[in-house]
Amino acid sequence: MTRLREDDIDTVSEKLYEYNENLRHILGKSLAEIAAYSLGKKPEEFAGKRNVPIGVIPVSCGQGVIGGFAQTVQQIVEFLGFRSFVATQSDVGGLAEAVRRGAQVVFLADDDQFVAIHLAGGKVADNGEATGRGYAAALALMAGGLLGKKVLLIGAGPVGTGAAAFLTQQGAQVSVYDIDLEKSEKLRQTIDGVTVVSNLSVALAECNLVVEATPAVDVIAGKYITVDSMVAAPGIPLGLYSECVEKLSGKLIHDVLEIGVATMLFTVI
Ligand code: 2YJ
Repeated sequence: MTRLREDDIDTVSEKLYEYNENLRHILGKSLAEIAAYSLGKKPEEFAGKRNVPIGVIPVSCGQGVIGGFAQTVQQIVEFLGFRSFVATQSDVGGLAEAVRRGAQVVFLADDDQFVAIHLAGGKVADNGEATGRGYAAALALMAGGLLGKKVLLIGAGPVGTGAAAFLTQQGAQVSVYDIDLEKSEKLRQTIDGVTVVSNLSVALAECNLVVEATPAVDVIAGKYITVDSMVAAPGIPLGLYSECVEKLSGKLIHDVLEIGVATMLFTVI
């Protein structure tokens, strides 16, 4: 699992407006609309929850606090129109502080897991699953629906699993490739309707719609990108050769936190 670095996230907050505009340009939908769509809802359905206090808690265990991480998560939540704060303390003290300050939802991440928890509702959203679902929703919007369409999913970890669940629900024909065949097999057994592929080059040549959900670089080469290609790439770092970005000319969705956090929020609130 990729650990975010300070320089992965240091411009996210200031570019949220621009990022949202870009999503609207590519998909005709905003960040909030993508997150809501991943749950079969509309953003207006969450409007009544805007005053629910949301606390983001820095976590220092493992490799420690990432400068700006909690603040960036809070800024995304704020951008979506929800009341939120970052706890001044970290860890257990921060959780206690958040609850004392009235938080009903908390966001917190260590080196392995990033979760949102609705304290009274008992709901938990995992960043991996939510990110996969959010990106699959973005791909569905970009492609104008997925019914009967072939989608290649690269990466069968938690993000890939979240994506596969949404894609199959939308009626897509999902093929999964993972460098670890056992992981693909496990995903196939968990989610009905998923086919396993073992040759990535063949699969890429046959599929225009791709979810790239690996933590690796240089997974997709430019020769596989056609005029009909659309790629949703939740993986960090971006798994596409640089020439792909130009060839996709906008039909690429990639960010470090935004879609995942928005989808987590709407999942628990
Ligand atoms: O609170 C902090 O500043 C840190 N403890 C944040 C750590 C963020 N965690 C990661 O980047 C992990 N790789 C987990 C991310 C889960 C992505 N699905």
